[in-house]
Amino acid sequence: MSAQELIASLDALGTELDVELQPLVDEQSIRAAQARYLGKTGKVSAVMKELGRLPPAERPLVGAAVNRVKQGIEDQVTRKLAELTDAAARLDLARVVDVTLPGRPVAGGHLHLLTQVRLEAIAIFAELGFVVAEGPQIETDWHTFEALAIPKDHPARDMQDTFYISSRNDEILLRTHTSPVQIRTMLTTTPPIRIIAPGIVYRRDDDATHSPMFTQIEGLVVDEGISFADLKGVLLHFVKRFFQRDLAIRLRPSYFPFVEPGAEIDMQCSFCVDLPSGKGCRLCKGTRWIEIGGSGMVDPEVFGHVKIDAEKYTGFAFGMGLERMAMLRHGVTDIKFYYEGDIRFLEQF
Ligand code: FA5
Repeated sequence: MSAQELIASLDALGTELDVELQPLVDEQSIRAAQARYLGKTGKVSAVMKELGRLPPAERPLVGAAVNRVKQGIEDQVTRKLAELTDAAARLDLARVVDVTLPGRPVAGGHLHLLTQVRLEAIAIFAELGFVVAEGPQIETDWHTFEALAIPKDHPARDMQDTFYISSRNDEILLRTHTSPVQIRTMLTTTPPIRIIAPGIVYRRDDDATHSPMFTQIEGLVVDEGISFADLKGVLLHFVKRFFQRDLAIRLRPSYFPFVEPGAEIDMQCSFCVDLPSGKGCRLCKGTRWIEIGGSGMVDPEVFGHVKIDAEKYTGFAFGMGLERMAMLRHGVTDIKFYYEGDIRFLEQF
């Protein structure tokens, strides 16, 4: 072949490659095409082998053509690859800005069941004119026991097994009930008093219906002419509203040193009240009644500790376990579920 013929066949390679590249849509096949032209055994190398047969004077001319065609092929491949990337980017862009797609739903949280129940209880008492009062969870022995007529050697202390904080003397402790809020309120407020005090309390207690940390809701009313009938009326109203049905309550005589007379508050078991058998259920242990708290008329000795005139004023108080009430209302079978943080339990409410 003459130099002219070699240059013509080199130039034809560019056009040939163009045709080959056109239908290709992936990088791998484009690179394969590139190798068929520029590789060691490729079409350009085949032309270069002819170079040796030319007279030395003509070789530089054909050499320059080889370089030009090689560069041209490189450029064609680069352009084709760029086209491919552009097309992919355009597709991607179209997907990203598709404003018609629905948004991804965000999982919403909600208040813990015990918080929901506490707020509901507060709202019911607020309708009756009660205001919320608070006290510290780390309390003194005096506010928790002494002022409530439970001196150190009193057997009633065994009913509330206490976590003490100071080991030197037993003066500072985790409150075992919300009743010290009664004392703090009566020390700072003159009657009429009408408070509820929801809060966390602690006891050495642990089984399916007892937790070492639980919530009580305390109530206290002090005024002239307050009677046991007022206590019963308030509790009955609360139970009916809280359980949203006509359940009866029963005030069963009981002993708390700071009230006289004192009573346990029992309510009809909301689980088996509709069963015709009359036998009760596992929850109420067949009795059809469930204890939800303690109550009574404020003992005049307590009024003495907080300097309220027991001749002029009378009052009633109650303290109920919120976990128990939420168990009854929502069918929770173990008190631990409230505190384990298991999302499968929490998301049901
Ligand atoms: C008291 O704590 C008295 N302070 C209540 C009171 C207030 C009486 C005012 C009179 C006047 P008691 O120890 O029975 O009482 O507890 C009240 C309620 O708290 C119980 O009925 C029960 O529902 C709940 N409770 C008691 N211990 C636990 C516990 N470990 N875990 C969950 N709930 C509990």
